[in-house]
Amino acid sequence: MGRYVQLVMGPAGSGKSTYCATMMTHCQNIGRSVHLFNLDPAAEKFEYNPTIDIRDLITLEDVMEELQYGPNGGLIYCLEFLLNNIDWLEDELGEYEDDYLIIDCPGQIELYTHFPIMRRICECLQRMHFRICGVYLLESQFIQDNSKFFAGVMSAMSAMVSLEIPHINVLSKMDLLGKVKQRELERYFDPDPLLLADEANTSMNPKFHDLNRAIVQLIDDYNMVSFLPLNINDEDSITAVISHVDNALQFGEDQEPKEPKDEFDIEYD
Ligand SMILES: Nc1nc2c(ncn2[C@@H]2O[C@H](COP(=O)(O)OP(=O)(O)OP(=O)(O)O)[C@@H](O)[C@H]2O)c(=O)[nH]1
Ligand SMILES: [Mg+2]
Repeated sequence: MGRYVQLVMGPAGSGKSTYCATMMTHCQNIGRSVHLFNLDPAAEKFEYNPTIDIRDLITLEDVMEELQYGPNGGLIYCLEFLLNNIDWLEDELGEYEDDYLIIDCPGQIELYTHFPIMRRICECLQRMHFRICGVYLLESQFIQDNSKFFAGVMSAMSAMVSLEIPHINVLSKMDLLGKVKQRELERYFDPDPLLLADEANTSMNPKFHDLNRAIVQLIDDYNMVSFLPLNINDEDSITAVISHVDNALQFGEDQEPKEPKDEFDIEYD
Protein backbone atom coordinates (compact mmCIF):
# COMPACT_ATOMS: atom_id res chain seq x y z
CA MET A 1 0.00 0.00 0.00
CA GLY A 2 2.59 2.64 1.02
CA ARG A 3 2.49 5.60 3.36
CA TYR A 4 -0.01 8.38 2.87
CA VAL A 5 -1.01 11.59 4.59
CA GLN A 6 -3.94 13.93 4.31
CA LEU A 7 -2.82 17.25 5.75
CA VAL A 8 -6.07 18.97 6.71
CA MET A 9 -5.68 22.75 6.76
CA GLY A 10 -7.84 25.84 6.72
CA PRO A 11 -8.80 28.92 8.72
CA ALA A 12 -10.04 28.72 12.30
CA GLY A 13 -13.39 27.00 12.60
CA SER A 14 -13.52 26.00 8.92
CA GLY A 15 -14.38 22.43 9.92
CA LYS A 16 -10.99 20.68 9.96
CA SER A 17 -11.59 18.50 13.01
CA THR A 18 -15.08 17.63 11.79
CA TYR A 19 -13.64 16.75 8.37
CA CYS A 20 -11.06 14.49 10.03
CA ALA A 21 -13.74 12.67 12.05
CA THR A 22 -15.92 12.32 8.93
CA MET A 23 -12.96 10.87 7.00
CA MET A 24 -12.14 8.47 9.84
CA THR A 25 -15.70 7.15 9.88
CA HIS A 26 -15.84 6.90 6.12
CA CYS A 27 -12.53 5.07 5.90
CA GLN A 28 -13.60 2.64 8.59
CA ASN A 29 -16.79 1.98 6.65
CA ILE A 30 -14.91 1.21 3.46
CA GLY A 31 -12.41 -0.96 5.34
CA ARG A 32 -9.43 1.32 5.05
CA SER A 33 -7.23 1.51 8.08
CA VAL A 34 -6.41 5.13 8.92
CA HIS A 35 -4.99 6.95 11.93
CA LEU A 36 -5.60 10.38 13.30
CA PHE A 37 -2.62 12.62 13.98
CA ASN A 38 -3.45 15.71 16.01
CA LEU A 39 -1.13 18.61 15.28
CA ASP A 40 -3.17 21.17 17.20
CA PRO A 41 -1.60 21.79 20.63
CA ALA A 42 -4.75 23.67 21.68
CA ALA A 43 -7.23 20.93 20.76
CA GLU A 44 -9.58 19.83 23.50
CA LYS A 45 -11.42 16.70 22.61
CA PHE A 46 -11.84 14.44 19.63
CA GLU A 47 -14.46 12.08 18.34
CA TYR A 48 -11.61 9.64 17.63
CA ASN A 49 -8.59 9.31 19.84
CA PRO A 50 -5.51 10.49 17.96
CA THR A 51 -2.83 7.84 17.44
CA ILE A 52 -0.19 10.55 17.31
CA ASP A 53 -0.82 13.67 19.34
CA ILE A 54 1.38 16.76 19.66
CA ARG A 55 -0.18 17.26 23.10
CA ASP A 56 1.83 14.25 24.29
CA LEU A 57 4.89 16.39 23.59
CA ILE A 58 3.65 19.87 24.48
CA THR A 59 0.33 21.60 25.13
CA LEU A 60 -0.68 25.18 24.53
CA GLU A 61 -2.09 25.39 28.01
CA ASP A 62 1.28 24.63 29.60
CA VAL A 63 3.11 27.08 27.36
CA MET A 64 0.65 29.87 28.17
CA GLU A 65 0.78 29.15 31.87
CA GLU A 66 4.48 28.58 32.30
CA LEU A 67 5.95 30.92 29.70
CA GLN A 68 3.21 33.58 29.77
CA TYR A 69 2.61 33.40 26.02
CA GLY A 70 -0.67 34.46 24.47
CA PRO A 71 -2.65 31.89 22.44
CA ASN A 72 -1.15 32.68 19.02
CA GLY A 73 2.46 33.15 20.07
CA GLY A 74 2.03 30.06 22.25
CA LEU A 75 0.90 28.00 19.29
CA ILE A 76 3.92 29.03 17.23
CA TYR A 77 6.11 28.18 20.23
CA CYS A 78 4.57 24.68 20.44
CA LEU A 79 5.12 23.95 16.76
CA GLU A 80 8.67 25.28 16.86
CA PHE A 81 9.23 23.08 19.88
CA LEU A 82 8.05 20.14 17.80
CA LEU A 83 10.51 21.03 15.03
CA ASN A 84 13.31 21.22 17.58
CA ASN A 85 12.31 17.77 18.81
CA ILE A 86 11.63 16.23 15.44
CA ASP A 87 13.04 12.88 16.58
CA TRP A 88 9.96 12.63 18.83
CA LEU A 89 7.83 12.81 15.70
CA GLU A 90 10.04 10.36 13.83
CA ASP A 91 9.67 7.90 16.71
CA GLU A 92 5.91 8.35 16.72
CA LEU A 93 5.70 7.85 12.95
CA GLY A 94 7.72 4.66 13.25
CA GLU A 95 8.90 2.51 10.41
CA TYR A 96 5.61 1.10 9.15
CA GLU A 97 5.62 0.11 5.53
CA ASP A 98 1.89 0.82 5.13
CA ASP A 99 0.26 3.71 6.85
CA TYR A 100 -2.45 6.30 6.29
CA LEU A 101 -2.55 9.38 8.48
CA ILE A 102 -5.10 12.15 8.66
CA ILE A 103 -3.48 15.21 10.20
CA ASP A 104 -5.70 17.69 11.98
CA CYS A 105 -3.89 21.04 11.87
CA PRO A 106 -4.37 24.19 13.91
CA GLY A 107 -6.41 27.01 12.36
CA GLN A 108 -3.91 29.86 12.40
CA ILE A 109 -3.29 30.40 8.72
CA GLU A 110 0.01 32.15 9.29
CA LEU A 111 1.33 28.63 9.94
CA TYR A 112 0.85 27.76 6.29
CA THR A 113 1.59 31.12 4.79
CA HIS A 114 4.52 32.87 6.40
CA PHE A 115 6.14 30.53 8.89
CA PRO A 116 8.16 27.64 7.50
CA ILE A 117 6.76 25.33 10.18
CA MET A 118 4.29 23.28 8.14
CA ARG A 119 6.73 23.04 5.31
CA ARG A 120 9.34 21.57 7.66
CA ILE A 121 6.79 19.08 8.97
CA CYS A 122 5.99 18.06 5.39
CA GLU A 123 9.69 17.63 4.68
CA CYS A 124 9.98 15.37 7.71
CA LEU A 125 7.03 13.27 6.50
CA GLN A 126 8.53 13.02 3.03
CA ARG A 127 11.84 11.87 4.49
CA MET A 128 9.82 9.13 6.16
CA HIS A 129 8.45 8.15 2.72
CA PHE A 130 4.97 9.58 3.12
CA ARG A 131 3.08 10.92 0.16
CA ILE A 132 1.16 14.01 1.21
CA CYS A 133 -1.99 15.65 -0.05
CA GLY A 134 -2.98 19.04 1.34
CA VAL A 135 -6.72 19.36 1.93
CA TYR A 136 -7.59 23.02 2.34
CA LEU A 137 -11.00 23.77 3.81
CA LEU A 138 -12.94 26.95 3.25
CA GLU A 139 -16.31 27.49 4.80
CA SER A 140 -19.01 27.61 2.15
CA GLN A 141 -20.94 30.25 4.06
CA PHE A 142 -18.10 32.69 3.60
CA ILE A 143 -17.82 32.28 -0.14
CA GLN A 144 -21.03 34.01 -1.02
CA ASP A 145 -19.70 36.57 -3.42
CA ASN A 146 -16.80 37.10 -5.76
CA SER A 147 -14.62 39.17 -3.47
CA LYS A 148 -14.87 36.61 -0.67
CA PHE A 149 -14.23 33.86 -3.16
CA PHE A 150 -11.04 35.60 -4.29
CA ALA A 151 -9.89 36.12 -0.72
CA GLY A 152 -10.49 32.44 0.08
CA VAL A 153 -8.73 31.24 -3.04
CA MET A 154 -5.75 33.46 -2.28
CA SER A 155 -5.37 32.01 1.21
CA ALA A 156 -5.60 28.46 -0.17
CA MET A 157 -3.15 29.30 -2.90
CA SER A 158 -0.69 30.79 -0.50
CA ALA A 159 -0.70 27.55 1.49
CA MET A 160 -0.23 25.53 -1.67
CA VAL A 161 2.65 27.64 -2.92
CA SER A 162 4.49 27.58 0.38
CA LEU A 163 4.08 23.83 0.94
CA GLU A 164 4.61 22.55 -2.60
CA ILE A 165 2.51 19.43 -2.13
CA PRO A 166 -0.48 18.18 -4.14
CA HIS A 167 -3.45 20.16 -2.99
CA ILE A 168 -7.23 19.97 -2.94
CA ASN A 169 -9.71 22.70 -2.03
CA VAL A 170 -12.88 21.77 -0.19
CA LEU A 171 -15.92 23.94 0.49
CA SER A 172 -17.05 22.75 3.89
CA LYS A 173 -20.38 22.88 5.72
CA MET A 174 -22.52 22.64 2.60
CA ASP A 175 -25.26 21.09 4.72
CA LEU A 176 -25.79 24.45 6.42
CA LEU A 177 -26.89 26.06 3.17
CA GLY A 178 -30.41 25.85 1.84
CA LYS A 179 -31.05 24.44 -1.63
CA VAL A 180 -31.10 27.89 -3.21
CA LYS A 181 -27.79 28.96 -1.69
CA GLN A 182 -26.23 25.62 -2.65
CA ARG A 183 -27.24 26.25 -6.22
CA GLU A 184 -25.79 29.74 -6.13
CA LEU A 185 -22.46 28.37 -4.93
CA GLU A 186 -22.23 25.84 -7.73
CA ARG A 187 -20.82 28.53 -9.93
CA TYR A 188 -17.71 28.54 -7.74
CA PHE A 189 -17.01 24.82 -7.93
CA ASP A 190 -15.22 24.96 -11.23
CA PRO A 191 -15.61 28.46 -12.56
CA ASP A 192 -14.18 30.32 -15.49
CA PRO A 193 -11.97 32.78 -13.63
CA LEU A 194 -12.08 35.44 -16.33
CA LEU A 195 -15.84 35.47 -16.11
CA LEU A 196 -15.61 35.94 -12.36
CA ALA A 197 -13.23 38.86 -12.80
CA ASP A 198 -15.56 40.55 -15.29
CA GLU A 199 -18.43 40.02 -12.91
CA ALA A 200 -16.50 41.41 -9.99
CA ASN A 201 -15.57 44.40 -12.09
CA THR A 202 -19.17 45.33 -12.76
CA SER A 203 -19.74 45.99 -9.09
CA MET A 204 -16.36 47.26 -7.98
CA ASN A 205 -14.59 50.57 -8.17
CA PRO A 206 -12.73 50.82 -11.53
CA LYS A 207 -9.43 51.30 -9.76
CA PHE A 208 -9.58 47.63 -8.75
CA HIS A 209 -10.32 46.26 -12.21
CA ASP A 210 -6.72 45.64 -13.24
CA LEU A 211 -5.98 44.11 -9.87
CA ASN A 212 -8.94 41.74 -10.17
CA ARG A 213 -7.79 40.61 -13.57
CA ALA A 214 -4.25 40.08 -12.31
CA ILE A 215 -5.50 38.03 -9.37
CA VAL A 216 -7.65 35.93 -11.63
CA GLN A 217 -4.76 35.35 -13.98
CA LEU A 218 -2.63 34.18 -11.07
CA ILE A 219 -5.36 31.87 -9.82
CA ASP A 220 -5.74 30.46 -13.31
CA ASP A 221 -1.99 29.97 -13.74
CA TYR A 222 -1.85 27.91 -10.58
CA ASN A 223 -4.92 25.99 -11.61
CA MET A 224 -6.37 26.78 -8.22
CA VAL A 225 -9.97 27.54 -8.88
CA SER A 226 -11.76 24.33 -8.36
CA PHE A 227 -13.50 23.58 -5.12
CA LEU A 228 -15.10 20.36 -4.07
CA PRO A 229 -18.30 20.83 -2.12
CA LEU A 230 -18.49 18.74 1.03
CA ASN A 231 -21.73 17.90 2.72
CA ILE A 232 -20.85 15.63 5.62
CA ASN A 233 -24.38 14.23 5.69
CA ASP A 234 -24.17 13.08 2.10
CA GLU A 235 -22.16 9.91 1.52
CA ASP A 236 -21.74 10.66 -2.21
CA SER A 237 -20.15 13.97 -1.43
CA ILE A 238 -17.66 12.36 0.98
CA THR A 239 -16.87 9.68 -1.59
CA ALA A 240 -16.19 12.35 -4.21
CA VAL A 241 -13.75 14.16 -1.91
CA ILE A 242 -11.84 11.01 -0.98
CA SER A 243 -11.56 9.91 -4.57
CA HIS A 244 -9.95 13.25 -5.46
CA VAL A 245 -7.59 12.87 -2.52
CA ASP A 246 -6.74 9.29 -3.58
CA ASN A 247 -6.01 10.53 -7.03
CA ALA A 248 -3.70 13.27 -5.76
CA LEU A 249 -1.93 10.75 -3.52
CA GLN A 250 -1.84 8.09 -6.24
CA PHE A 251 -3.21 5.94 -3.48
CA GLY A 252 -2.52 2.24 -3.88
CA GLU A 253 -0.85 2.68 -7.23
CA ASP A 254 2.33 0.92 -6.29
CA GLN A 255 0.30 -1.97 -4.98
CA GLU A 256 0.86 -4.24 -7.93
CA PRO A 257 4.32 -5.24 -9.07
CA LYS A 258 6.79 -4.20 -6.41
CA GLU A 259 10.43 -3.69 -7.12
CA PRO A 260 12.27 -4.90 -4.06
CA LYS A 261 13.86 -2.02 -2.15
CA ASP A 262 13.50 0.75 -4.74
CA GLU A 263 9.83 1.23 -4.07
CA PHE A 264 10.63 3.97 -1.59
CA ASP A 265 12.43 6.19 -4.05
CA ILE A 266 9.23 7.99 -4.82
CA GLU A 267 9.41 11.13 -6.89
CA TYR A 268 6.96 13.81 -5.85
CA ASP A 269 5.61 16.13 -8.44
N1 LIG B 1 -23.37 21.73 10.13
C1 LIG B 1 -22.05 21.57 10.06
N2 LIG B 1 -21.30 22.05 11.05
C2 LIG B 1 -19.96 21.88 10.97
C3 LIG B 1 -19.37 21.21 9.87
N3 LIG B 1 -18.03 21.20 10.05
C4 LIG B 1 -17.82 21.83 11.22
N4 LIG B 1 -18.97 22.24 11.78
C5 LIG B 1 -19.13 22.99 13.04
O1 LIG B 1 -18.28 24.13 12.99
C6 LIG B 1 -17.62 24.31 14.22
C7 LIG B 1 -16.12 24.25 14.02
O2 LIG B 1 -15.79 22.98 13.53
P1 LIG B 1 -14.40 22.30 13.76
O3 LIG B 1 -14.44 21.00 13.04
O4 LIG B 1 -14.03 22.29 15.20
O5 LIG B 1 -13.47 23.34 13.00
P2 LIG B 1 -11.87 23.42 13.03
O6 LIG B 1 -11.47 23.93 11.68
O7 LIG B 1 -11.29 22.14 13.49
O8 LIG B 1 -11.64 24.56 14.11
P3 LIG B 1 -10.26 24.97 14.80
O9 LIG B 1 -9.49 23.71 15.07
O10 LIG B 1 -10.69 25.70 16.03
O11 LIG B 1 -9.58 25.86 13.81
C8 LIG B 1 -18.13 23.23 15.16
O12 LIG B 1 -19.20 23.78 15.89
C9 LIG B 1 -18.63 22.16 14.20
O13 LIG B 1 -19.67 21.40 14.77
C10 LIG B 1 -20.21 20.71 8.82
O14 LIG B 1 -19.79 20.15 7.82
N5 LIG B 1 -21.54 20.93 8.98
MG1 LIG C 1 -9.92 21.72 15.04
